[in-house]
Amino acid sequence: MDINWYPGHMAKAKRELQEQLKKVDVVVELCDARIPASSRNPDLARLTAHKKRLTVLGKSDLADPAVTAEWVGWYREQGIRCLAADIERKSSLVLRAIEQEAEEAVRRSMERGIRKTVRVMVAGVPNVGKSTLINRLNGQSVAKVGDRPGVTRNTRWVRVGPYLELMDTPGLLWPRLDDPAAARRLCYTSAIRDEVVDLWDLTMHLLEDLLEAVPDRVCDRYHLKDPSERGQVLMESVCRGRGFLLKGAEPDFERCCRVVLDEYRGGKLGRITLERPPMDTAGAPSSGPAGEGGPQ
Ligand SMILES: Nc1nc2c(ncn2[C@@H]2O[C@H](COP(=O)(O)OP(=O)(O)OP(=O)(O)O)[C@@H](O)[C@H]2O)c(=O)[nH]1
Ligand SMILES: [Mg+2]
Repeated sequence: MDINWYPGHMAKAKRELQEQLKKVDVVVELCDARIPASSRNPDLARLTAHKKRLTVLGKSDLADPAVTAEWVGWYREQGIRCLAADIERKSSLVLRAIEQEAEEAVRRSMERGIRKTVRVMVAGVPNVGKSTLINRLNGQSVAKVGDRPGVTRNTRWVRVGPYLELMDTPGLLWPRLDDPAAARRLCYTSAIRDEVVDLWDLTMHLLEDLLEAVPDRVCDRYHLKDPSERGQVLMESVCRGRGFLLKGAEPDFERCCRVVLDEYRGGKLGRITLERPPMDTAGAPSSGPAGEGGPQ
């Protein structure tokens, strides 16, 4: 799948982010716990290498908890502080981790008789929950939130306490998405807009990946008899299994795509992580899927 989606506001956001970095004490990179490797932006890691950094695996309520724990351990082995959180319900965990990261800078300023304001940049791919985190920590909905990519268009500082300011940033992708599997996973989780991809192809790949991860659940939900089916045959079986049919019993692929994507995104197949950490610290993260917990 060839995806070319790098809207103008992202290029502008990247420039703004670089300019604002001087003022920043801590950078929080929010990743998606369902795809911790693909939702990590290497550009961001490079830009912020000299800063105090915290990686947060958000949407952990939708990911397999055992695999999330493996990822947290893997990050720690790399010397990167990492925690997993359901941002909607457990944002206070992130606040505590930010305070710990900023402790040294606060102490140094206190030694000079000043109580500094800690400035935190919240960055990550689109739709991962950056604005939700800021709203939760602020206690009020000050930033616009929506379940689609590209909701936040401009960087913006938000005060969340007397000595804490958070910077909301537009979701950043990287200009070239060379790995087609990573690009697809970013589409599954709505970090990339549905409008720029072929939904038939995307849904077929999602079903195939889910069949690798949680075959029983997929067979149950879509009334499939043969978990080894792939491609066009699999799409047709899902249509027939769930009754997505047009006049003359033709498969209604459009409906199939909508429903399958919505059900995956809404966690209807249970908690699933599509990527595992690498076995050794030198390698790139592997992409073996994993699933845990029953469907919701
Ligand atoms: N299940 C679940 N949903 C979440 C979580 N955090 C955020 N969301 C949902 O994810 C969607 C996107 O949230 P936003 O805060 O707008 O994401 P963003 O990163 O600011 O997105 P952009 O501004 O488009 O880059 C919203 O529908 C949120 O309700 C979480 O931890 N768990
Ligand atoms: Mg936002």
